[in-house]
Amino acid sequence: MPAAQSARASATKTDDTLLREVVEGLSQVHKQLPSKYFYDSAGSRYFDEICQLEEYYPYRTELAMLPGIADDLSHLIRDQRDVVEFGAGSLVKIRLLLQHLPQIKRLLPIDIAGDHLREAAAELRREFEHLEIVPIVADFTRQVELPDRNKVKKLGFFPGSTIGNFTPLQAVAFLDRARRSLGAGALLLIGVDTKKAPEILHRAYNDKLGVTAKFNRNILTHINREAGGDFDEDKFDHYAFYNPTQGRIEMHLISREQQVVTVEDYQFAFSKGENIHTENSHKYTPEEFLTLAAEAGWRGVRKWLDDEELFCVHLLQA
Ligand code: AVJ
Repeated sequence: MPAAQSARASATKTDDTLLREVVEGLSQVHKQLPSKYFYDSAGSRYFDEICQLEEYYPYRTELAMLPGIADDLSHLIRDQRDVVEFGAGSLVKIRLLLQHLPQIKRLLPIDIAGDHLREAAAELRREFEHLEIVPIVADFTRQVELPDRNKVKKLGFFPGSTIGNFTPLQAVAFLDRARRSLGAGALLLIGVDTKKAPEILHRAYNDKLGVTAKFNRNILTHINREAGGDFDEDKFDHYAFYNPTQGRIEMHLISREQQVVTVEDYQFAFSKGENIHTENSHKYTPEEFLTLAAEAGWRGVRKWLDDEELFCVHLLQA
């Protein structure tokens, strides 16, 4: 198997983690894949495309709220701060904060898609010449060491309701970890998608143009490249639905036929109609979220809701 051999020879530590997690997920009785592996460069671009869709209300709703929030923050935050963005992506939202908050001298954007992050950081540097930008290529589902912890106070920024990818239990663990790594006196500005009519939710994850379907399937191509797999994207259908009992959108890939897929030296059998669970996107009422945050040692300072109550941004204090 020459292709797999060379993939292994050039495998970095991160690639080993990916292979291990992929094999572990596909070995479960109910097959699953970690949603962080949506985000290679292509996946990050697909996500940007999703954000431009009429159906995908979370992005534009939060984006429209941010200038007002930034203005309020400029009165609430007086001291110098580093901003730490979790899952920074294309660094679009942070611009709206930076424009209103001159007390931010340094930005520490964290993202798992390294090339995409470095390009976005280079572009941001041209716009904010006096801002120090230190891109951190890391998986924030694990502990991330930040520079000058407890020395320079931190404002964490976790927009887009990415917190929803975690189960409530994982979300508490993440919030607890984030509180520790942000250090003494930390603040966290976090965007959380609210519970709402299931038709609105359903449309947001089943867009007419099929961009979400492409985004979902791309996880297979990413795995093929990084872990020596032979998935055929065309043999899997996108399936997304709202599960009201769990309060979450679930995304799955459904095998169109009986097939065997190879990932490095491992083989995985799929029956026709068998699913891979690729993503959860949990929705919380503002009260539910504050209860969760409290379990992780954060208290709510302020919250902002849009008029239609489609999206909520919380400011938390450690
Ligand atoms: C980036 C995790 C917030 O859950 O809405 C968009 C990802 N998945 N469409 C979300 C996503 C399908 C998005 N998050």
